Amino acid sequence: MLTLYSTQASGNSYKVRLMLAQLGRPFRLVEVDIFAGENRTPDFRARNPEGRVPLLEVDGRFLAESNAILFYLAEGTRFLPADAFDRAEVLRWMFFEQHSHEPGIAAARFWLRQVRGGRDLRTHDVDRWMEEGYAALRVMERHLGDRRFFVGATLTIADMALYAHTHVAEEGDFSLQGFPAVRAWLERVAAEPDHVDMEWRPSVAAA
Ligand SMILES: N[C@@H](CCC(=O)N[C@@H](CS)C(=O)NCC(=O)O)C(=O)O
Repeated sequence: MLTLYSTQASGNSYKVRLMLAQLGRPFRLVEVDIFAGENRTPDFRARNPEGRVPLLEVDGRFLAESNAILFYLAEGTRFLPADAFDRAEVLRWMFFEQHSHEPGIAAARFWLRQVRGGRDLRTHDVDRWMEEGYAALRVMERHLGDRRFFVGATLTIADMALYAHTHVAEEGDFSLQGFPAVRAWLERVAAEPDHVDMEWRPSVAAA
């Protein structure tokens, strides 16, 4: 059985929980309290030297990086197109998510909402997060203007990767008011069969 090391409030961890729920694949969930440093222990670093969640354990091997995990899980499923160009488009949006979207939108939520005193600690970063985050939202808005999903006509892992932090962007002080296409897409993703929210956990308990 797959084991997912995950933090419930982490958007990157949520991507993987969402994908596993969409697939209907059973998995064991191990909650890692990053606020208590459980991801920085020697034991955890032996599994992932970077000391971050999410981390997927597959038959004794460990895979880090949320979008790499999505890609691994998506192989051979409807969430990764067979056409080479479309597959590359999926990767393109997942690279965009990591390079241009997550650093502003997720960092703002993490420091402004989740870390006690984070707003004072990182006050000099807020303008940059806002500038980068809104730039990413504008790119998404333009792309989604005449599309239902990021690649092709159905949900792929590119949507899941981008949904995870976008649907909670307002927790990082972003307003989605000026982004109607993004809001309509968020509703479409949430209306998909087998969609789960960030609070969801599988019924299999961690040992
Ligand atoms: N690029 C990585 C980023 C992973 C990441 O930053 N994880 C955060 C939680 S969302 C974490 O483990 N933070 C704790 C730390 O860095 O100490 C991914 O997409 O998986």
